Amino acid sequence: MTLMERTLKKDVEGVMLPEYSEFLKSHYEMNEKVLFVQLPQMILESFNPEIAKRGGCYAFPPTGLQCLYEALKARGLEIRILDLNLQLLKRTREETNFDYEQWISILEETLDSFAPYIVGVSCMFDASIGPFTQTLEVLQERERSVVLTGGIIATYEYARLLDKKLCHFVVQREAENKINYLFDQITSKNFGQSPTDGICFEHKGALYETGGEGDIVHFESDMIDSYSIVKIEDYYQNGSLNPFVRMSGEPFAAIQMTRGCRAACRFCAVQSFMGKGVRTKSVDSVFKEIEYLVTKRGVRHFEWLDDDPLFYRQNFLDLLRRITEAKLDVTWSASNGLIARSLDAQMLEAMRDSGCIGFRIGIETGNAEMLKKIRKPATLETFRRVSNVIKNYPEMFVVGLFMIGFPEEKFSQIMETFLFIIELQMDWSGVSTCQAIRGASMFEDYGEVFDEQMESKGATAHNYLPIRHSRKLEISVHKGTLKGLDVFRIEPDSVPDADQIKEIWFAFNLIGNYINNRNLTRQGDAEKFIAWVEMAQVPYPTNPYMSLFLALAYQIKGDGRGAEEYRSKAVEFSQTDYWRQRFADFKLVDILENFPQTSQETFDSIGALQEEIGQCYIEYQKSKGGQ
Ligand code: B12
Ligand code: SF4
Repeated sequence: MTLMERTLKKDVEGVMLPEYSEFLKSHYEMNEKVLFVQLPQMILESFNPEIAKRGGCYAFPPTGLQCLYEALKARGLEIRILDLNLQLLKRTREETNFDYEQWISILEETLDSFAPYIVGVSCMFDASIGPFTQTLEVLQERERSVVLTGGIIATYEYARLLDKKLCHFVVQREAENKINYLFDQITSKNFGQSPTDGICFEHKGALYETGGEGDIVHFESDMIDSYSIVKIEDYYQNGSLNPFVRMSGEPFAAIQMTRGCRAACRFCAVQSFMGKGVRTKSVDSVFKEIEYLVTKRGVRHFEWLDDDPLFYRQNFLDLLRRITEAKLDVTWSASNGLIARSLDAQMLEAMRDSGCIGFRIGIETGNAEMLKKIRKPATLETFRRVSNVIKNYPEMFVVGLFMIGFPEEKFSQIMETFLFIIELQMDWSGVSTCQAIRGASMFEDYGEVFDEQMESKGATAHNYLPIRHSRKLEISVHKGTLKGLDVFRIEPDSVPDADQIKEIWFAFNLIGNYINNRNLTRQGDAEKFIAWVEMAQVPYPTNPYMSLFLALAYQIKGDGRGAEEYRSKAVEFSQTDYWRQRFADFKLVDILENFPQTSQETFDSIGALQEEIGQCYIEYQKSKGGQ
């Protein structure tokens, strides 16, 4: 029978789970030990130990697993969290001879010493599919523990995981209640959790899902107790979350107040995973957690994990006010993309006063038709209005998020995104290439892509930033792909292929964020540019255009020494064939060779460069009948 033919049966009578659990209890040696595993969160083929040593890799605390600890803590079990991502980074930094490709040995050591009866593995991202498969294969081979999986990839890939007998249970979506129901069955103590749906398993040759009520988690508990098994101090010493966190330069933690999102954008999986609507914790609960992390654990910067933290507007304002009044003197950032229409003067003021140093806004596209098609809850006018209001709060660094390469997106539509980036003049425009993800309605019929990712054990999973595809941080594309300023010659009605999208991405990022950055003009603030780009450069230490524009920013500031330091780095890093060609393509050779000597000269040189490059897209607009 093929995988597709194996339909999931509902265990309506609730007999299969107890039966299967009894079998497992008799088969495995029971003890009180539970190990939860967070996987490496990078594509290991492009992992660069030097970048890890500089703190340039993701080190997100295992929030989802901490939630499970909170949900299970009353059971008196010995629960541990093994964060393989963190351990890989830590060992790379601390041990000269550590071979990161042998990361699996960290898991094996823990399994040997801890010998857990239950192991739960979390898989959230495509990037972790390789490590996910490898981890499950090790557990399968050892055959000493009951293995559960959860998180996004596990939720949508339940049939394959069970079919290949890579785990005993897949616990889908939010798992606090489900795991309690499951633990009632597979451990020695029954705490009487009412049955839930969403626990999948294979028994007697058939795939079953538990038949309980559609489960919604009452989302309230703070996470303070879970920090007894998570050494948060290790996270900021071994990695980072994003440039905001690095800008703050302070010990960080992640925090969550709400789950879910009011919107249902078609490229996004949040609603399918979290269910409709938004649920929130109380202000008290979140404030208590923040206070604990600040006073007891030395945390000074918070990053929101929420998808729609502004939905319960008054709650959020109250929380910000409490943070301000308590004089906790913390900073925070919201990297996930706030919903533009909730941002007004009152909200922005409260955000700034409570320590917000920056946030992102989900804009996605500059094409009105595409905006509707992807069901973004905004119009181009909303973004125009909000980008103007934001300019009154220059203390915060604001990033607009954009995507290119939606299915069937024509180049003319992609160009409108580019022109919108230039028009809005945010502090930064984060452009990413659209990727098929599980659970998003736009990719319902992308089964083959997901199959391939799983069957290749993650080898076909890509990074959403093309420059991160290779360890050398260079883009390679097939012959015939238009590069440099030639991308503006792409046929407007054509749908660019994946390689062409990578080159468009390169041009948009360089032109939109560097050549045309408002903070490098007379009306801008070069300090802001420096603060961001120096931190954004950590994962790209040898990128010559980042160094070149940092040199220009220092020159604007009148800091000749800083300018010279970065100028010489730009010269050094641009000596490879790849970068020589890139600099020639984007007309950067002249400004590097005849480096401006004063801030006035710098403004003039950047202005001249903007004009020269601008010809290409102005010509494009003209050819389309625009201004
Ligand atoms: C913070 C975040 C990030 C962080 C990293 C977070 C981390 N922990 O590593 C950053 C910014 C790096 C990131 C990057 C990306 N992310 Co992201 N991210 C999120 C976000 C907003 C929150 C995740 C989170 O911590 N949630 C809070 C905790 C409490 O929930 P949870 O982790 O889901 O855990 C619960 C359940 O999943 C389950 N569970 C989890 N593990 C386990 C294990 C077991 C054994 C069991 C039983 C249960 C279980 O129980 C937990 C409690 O209920 C989610 C959206 C969301 N709201 O979930 C998107 C999300 C996960 N990201 C997504 C995507 C696509 C990405 C990116 C590919 C790029 C992008 N365009 O956003 C990159 C890829 C990263 C990479 N390494 O390659 C998608 C994934 C969709 C999919 N089908 O693949 C999501 C859902 C958002 C979306 N737009 O659709 N992301
Ligand atoms: S607003 Fe953001 S989190 Fe909400 S559905 Fe759209 S992309 Fe997803």
